[in-house]
Amino acid sequence: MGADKPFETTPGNAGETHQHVPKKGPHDADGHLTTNQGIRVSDNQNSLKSGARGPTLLEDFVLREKIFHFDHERIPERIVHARGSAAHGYFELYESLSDITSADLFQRKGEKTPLFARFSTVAGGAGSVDTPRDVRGFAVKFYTKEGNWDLVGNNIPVFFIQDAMKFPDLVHAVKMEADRGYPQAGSAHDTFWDWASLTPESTHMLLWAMSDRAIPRSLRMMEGFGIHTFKLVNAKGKATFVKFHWKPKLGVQSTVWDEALKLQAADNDYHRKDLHEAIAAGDFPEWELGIQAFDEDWADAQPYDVLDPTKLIPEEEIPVKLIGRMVLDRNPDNFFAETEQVAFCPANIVPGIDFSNDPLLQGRLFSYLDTQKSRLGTANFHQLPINQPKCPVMNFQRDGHMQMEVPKGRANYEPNSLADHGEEGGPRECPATGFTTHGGRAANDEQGDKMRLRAELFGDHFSQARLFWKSQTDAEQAHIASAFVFELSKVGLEQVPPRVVARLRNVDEDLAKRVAKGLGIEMPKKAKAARKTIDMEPSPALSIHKNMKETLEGRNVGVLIADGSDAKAVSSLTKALEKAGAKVTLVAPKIAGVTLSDGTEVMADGQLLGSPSQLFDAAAVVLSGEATKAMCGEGAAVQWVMDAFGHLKALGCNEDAKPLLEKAGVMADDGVTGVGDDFVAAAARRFYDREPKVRMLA
Ligand code: HDD
Repeated sequence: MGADKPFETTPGNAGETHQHVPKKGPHDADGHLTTNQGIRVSDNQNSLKSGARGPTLLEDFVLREKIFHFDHERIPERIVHARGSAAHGYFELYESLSDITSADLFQRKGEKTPLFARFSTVAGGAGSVDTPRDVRGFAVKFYTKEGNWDLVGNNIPVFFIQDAMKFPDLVHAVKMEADRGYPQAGSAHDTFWDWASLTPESTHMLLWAMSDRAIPRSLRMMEGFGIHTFKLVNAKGKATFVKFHWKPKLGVQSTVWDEALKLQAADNDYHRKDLHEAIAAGDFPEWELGIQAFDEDWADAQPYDVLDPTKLIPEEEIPVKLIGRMVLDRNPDNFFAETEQVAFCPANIVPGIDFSNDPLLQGRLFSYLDTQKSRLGTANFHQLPINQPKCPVMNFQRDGHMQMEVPKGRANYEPNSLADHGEEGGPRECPATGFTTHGGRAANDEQGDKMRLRAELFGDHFSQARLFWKSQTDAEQAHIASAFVFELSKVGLEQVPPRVVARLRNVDEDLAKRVAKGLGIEMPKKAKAARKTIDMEPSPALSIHKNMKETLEGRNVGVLIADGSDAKAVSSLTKALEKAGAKVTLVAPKIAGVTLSDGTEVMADGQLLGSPSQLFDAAAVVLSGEATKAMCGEGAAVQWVMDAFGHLKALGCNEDAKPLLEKAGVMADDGVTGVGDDFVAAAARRFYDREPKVRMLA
C-alpha cells in the first residue's frame, strides 16, 4: 500500500547533493541529463503527480517524451536477414589491380578502405537464435573514396532461384507459415519443402543448405561469396568478368547437427557473442578477398551459364586470386544505430565495377533501395551515420522525411545559370570520372525483343548439384543425406518427400536411396530433367573436410575442474593451449571456483550447468578421484563428456577422471587422450571417423 509519507527516491532527486553524474550518455556538456529539446531533467525517477498518491499529470512533458520515444524504438525488421551481427574494419589491398579495374580502392598496394560487415541468418526474426540450419548473409559496405560499394553476399556460392521474380515466393515459403506463425528460423516445414519440391532450379542450393555449410561453428569461420558474376572495368573501358570470394583466416569450420541443435538451447547468441568477444579481446577476425577472373570467350565455352546464380565456377577451373584482406577491428558502439540501421544495397557500386545480366542480380538492384525506405522510414536513410559515404555527397535531391542536412541557396535544379549572377550554382555532372555503365555485348541473340524466358543453359538444374555431391567426403555426404531425412521428416504433406527424392535421383541414385530409406518411403520414379545432366570433374575446394585447417586459433577449449583437481595439470594444460592460440574456459560445479590440489583457489569462467560442452571446440577433464565419484552422479557432468565425444571433439582426461568417461560411454580413439601435449594436438581437430560409432546417419 502507499507510503504514509511522500519519500524521495535516489539517485537524481532534485536537491540531492550526491547525485551521480554519468561520464557518457544522453546529457549536456556538463554531464546533465536532458530531454531531446535540451532541457535539463531534474528527476528521472518519478512522474509528475497531483500529490504523492494522486493521478499523473498530462503536463509531464519529461515523462511523455520519454515514453513516446520508447514506444517508437523498434523499426520494422528486415523481411529476410533480420538477425545479424556486425563490425567495423578495413580492407587492405595486396597489389594494384589497375590492369583490370579503375575502381579507386583497387589502385594502390597497401591502401586501406574502411568498411562495415554484417553477418546474418536468413529465415529467423531479429530475436531468433544464431545456430539454425540456414544460409548466412555476408554483407560488406566499403566506404571508398569514390562512394560506397556494397558486396552483399552469402556464405554459400549459389542461390535457390535464378530470377528475382521468384524471391517473394521463396521467402514466403521458408519463413514461419502464414496461418500459424511457426516454425521460427528453420526450413524443416511443409511450405518450404512444398515450394522447393516444385522448383527444380533450387536443387543445387538445397544440397549446400543441407550440408554443414549451413551450420557454421563461427561467423569467423565461414567463407563468403558475391555469388553473381560481376564485371571489373579498367580505365580503357575493357571489362573482365569476376566472381568474389572471402576466405577466412581461421579456416572453414562447421558444427555437427546435434551440436547446432543443442547450441540453440545453450546460447542463443553463440555467434554474435563469439564475434563480439573476439574483437573486444583484440583477436581481430580476418578474411582474404579473392577473385576468379575470366573473359566472355571463356564463359561461352562452359557447359553452364555464368549469368545463372545457381551455378558456380570450380576453383580448380579458375583459381581464386587473393587480392587483399578484410580485418574487423572494432565492435559497433550501438547495436541499433549501426547493425540495425545499416542499409546494404547491391546497386551501390563504384566506377570500375559493374553488374552482369544475371537476372537475380538485376532484380536485387531494385529491391534493396525500396526496402530501406520502408524499414528506415525515409528516403534520407543514406544520411544516417552508418550509411553515409565517407566522400562528399552533392546533388539536387531535397527534402523528405527526416532531412538531416540544411542545404543552402536557391540551386535545387540543374542546369542553372545562378553562378553567372554570383550565386552558388551547385554541382555538375562529371563525364570524365563519373560512373558509366559498361555496354557489353548482346546477352543473347534475340536481344531487343521483349520476352519472359530463361537462357537455355539455365535449364540444367542437376549437373552442378551432382558436382557438389561428388566433391564431398563420405562423412559430408552422410551429413547431407541425414539433413534431407531430418528436414523431410518434419513435413506433413505426404506428396512432398517423394517429389524431393524423385528429383534427387537426377543428382545421385545413392543419395536418393539413402534419403528414401531414412524416411521409410518407396523409391519414386525419377523426375524429368529439362536438360541432360553431365558429369563434371569433382572439385575438392567445395569440401570443408578436405580443406580443414588444424588449428587452435580462434578456438575455445573447455576444461572441467572441481575441488582437488591437480594444480600442475590444470596450469600446464592451460598454458599449452593458450600458447597454441586457444581460449581456455575453466568450467566448475560452482562459479565461485574451486580449491586445487595445492590449495590455490581459482575462479571458474563458467558454471557446469550453464556451460555445456557444445560451447567448446574441445573438452578436457581434470578431476581428483573423489571429485570424479561425485561427478559420475551429476547428470550435467556426464552429459558434458558424452556430448563432447558425440560431437566428435577431442576429449582429454587425467587418469583419475577415467570413470567419468566410462560412465558417459566414451570409447577409445585418436581423439580421446590424456591432458598433456597429446590433447593439445588433438584439440585442433574434429574426429569425423568416430561418427558411425555415435550416431546412425543416412
Ligand atoms: Fe537479399 C537482405 C543477400 C537475393 C531482397 N540479402 C539481404 C542481406 C543479405 C542478402 C546478406 C542482408 C543485408 C544486411 O545485413 O542488412 N540476397 C542476398 C543474396 C542473394 C539475395 C546473396 C542472392 C544471390 N535479396 C535477393 C533477392 C531479393 C532480395 C533476389 C529481391 C528481389 N535482400 C532483399 C531485401 C533485403 C535483403 C528484401 C532485406 C533487408 C534488406 O534487404 O536490407 O531487400
